[in-house]
Formats: sequence, structure tokens, C-alpha cells
Amino acid sequence: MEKKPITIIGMPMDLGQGRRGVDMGPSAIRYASAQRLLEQLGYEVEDIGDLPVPSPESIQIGEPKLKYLSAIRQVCEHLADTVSSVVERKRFPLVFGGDHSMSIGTIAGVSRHYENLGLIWFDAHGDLNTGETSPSGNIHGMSLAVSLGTGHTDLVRIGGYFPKVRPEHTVIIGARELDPGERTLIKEMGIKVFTMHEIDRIGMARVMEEAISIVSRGTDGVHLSLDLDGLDPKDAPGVGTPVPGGITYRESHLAMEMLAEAGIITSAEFVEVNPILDRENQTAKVAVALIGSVFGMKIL
Ligand code: EXY
Ligand code: MN
Ligand code: MN
Ligand code: MN
Repeated sequence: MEKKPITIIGMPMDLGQGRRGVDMGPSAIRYASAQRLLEQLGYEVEDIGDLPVPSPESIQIGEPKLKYLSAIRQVCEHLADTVSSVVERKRFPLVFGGDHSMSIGTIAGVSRHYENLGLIWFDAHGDLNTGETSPSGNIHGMSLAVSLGTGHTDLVRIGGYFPKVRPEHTVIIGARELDPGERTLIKEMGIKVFTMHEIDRIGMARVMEEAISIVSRGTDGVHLSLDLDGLDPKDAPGVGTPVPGGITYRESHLAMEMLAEAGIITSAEFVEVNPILDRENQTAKVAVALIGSVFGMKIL
């Protein structure tokens, strides 16, 4: 990967789910020395700080099937503009979360600069629900559907256009908890999902070879949306929706190392780090180690 200058953006989003603490994720990742590691790898790095997010106590929850819809829309519009200006300055946007609803904004801000954006969604979940299918009304479980153009119009239209990405340029890696509505959408849209079953059967190296080929075919950029709950909770305990039987620490590093080798990633976000649920900042440290691997840190 060329050593493009990097801009870190903190996105303390916690309105997309109900467990307090994930808004401290950006601080936890900074505390695990993300910027220092990237500079040691030879990158010029700026950190523009955290974007503002209203506290859940200070606003109305709104429609129970789309909790905090209006505030999340406003925050994601601001994030989209901020990310877009980073891309315009020919810098690499690296966003620290915050819950996964923020990716609606990140992807809106990135995809306007590409004809066809590829997307790698590393996650235990599909994040493919809509207000109609969601079991929780939490928008962090809808963010991939929204980026694919499916969901409430106030979210789908963020950035002023839709869809942001197409199913044929999208892969999900690590899924092991999918709701009925998500399974239906996966079939309808033909989204490629490498569940934990595939990872166990064919191995992460083969999964990544296939995933890299899918997301780079016919695209001019690739976004990595890495939800730390894609890893096994033993390796990443500090997440709001842990699911046992996840991707191991080494499998996740192999995935990042292969992405670095392929040199295809043009923007990235690391989300769902919740320090309140963590053990001695372990999950933020894992996030930083994975950031190092995707930016070219090698074992030897
Ligand atoms: N599928 C469940 C829901 O929609 O509520 C759980 C979603 C968890 C989403 C986390 C961010 O990946
Ligand atoms: Mn907050
Ligand atoms: Mn997610
Ligand atoms: Mn998840």
C-alpha cells in the first residue's frame, strides 16, 4: 500500500445501540497508541479529534423501530462531509468508533469519490436489518443495508445520493448471527457472505483470496469496515454485542496482512470498541495491532 498521509477521525457514536461506553472507543484506541504505531511504520499522520455526538440523555429516542434516527442522520451527515474533505485532500481517512451506525456516514463520505467502491464488512453480524425487520430498533444493526440503499429514506439518502455500494462489490466476513430479515436480503441481493462455517472449512487464507478478488473486481477503491465483534470475544471482549465462536486473533491478522499485500484498501474504520466492557484496554490494543497489519506491519 502506498504510504498515503493518514487522517484519524474520532467518531464517538453510541446512539446506534443501547450499551453505554462505546462513545469512549476512539479514546481507547488512541490510548493504545495508534498514531505512534502508524508513524513508526513511516506514515505522516494527523488526528483531527472527535466529531460531536449528542448524549442519548439530551435527545428524544424517537421511533422505537429506528432509535435516535434524527440525531444519527445529523451525525452521519457531518461525518460524511468530514471524511469527504479528507479524501479531497488526498489523505487516507481512518475512523475510530463508536458503534457501527457511524459507517453510514463514513461510507457516504468515501463513496462519492469513487465510480464503484468495494466494501469489506468484517463482522459477527450482517448489519442488514431495516426498521421493519430489526429485532431491536438499533440502527447499528442496519448500517450495511443502508449503504446498499435499503432502509429508511432519511438514512439511505445521507450524502445526497444512493446506493453507496453495490452488492456485487461487497463481502461480509465472520458472520455467525443473522436475523431472518437479513437472510432474506442476502438472498435477494446476492451478497457474498463468508460465515464462520466457510472460514472453518476453507480457511481464512482462501476466504481472503476470494474476498479480495470480489471487492477489487470492477472497483476503483475499497473500504474496510472492521467491527471488533467479528473477532472471538476471548480475543476482543470489549464489544457491545459479543458472539462466541468468532475469528481468532491470528486469523484476523492474516486477513489484514493479506489486505496490505493486495494494496487495495483506500479507507478504513474500526468500530464497536467499548472500554467499559473491556479488560485492560485489550480490545483497543487488538484494534491497533490490526491497524498496524493493514498498514503493512510485518512479523518478519
Ligand atoms: N442483528 C441484531 C440487531 O439488528 O439488533 C444485532 C445487531 C448487532 C450489530 C453490531 C454492530 O454489529
Ligand atoms: Mn456520548
Ligand atoms: Mn457491525
Ligand atoms: Mn457486529
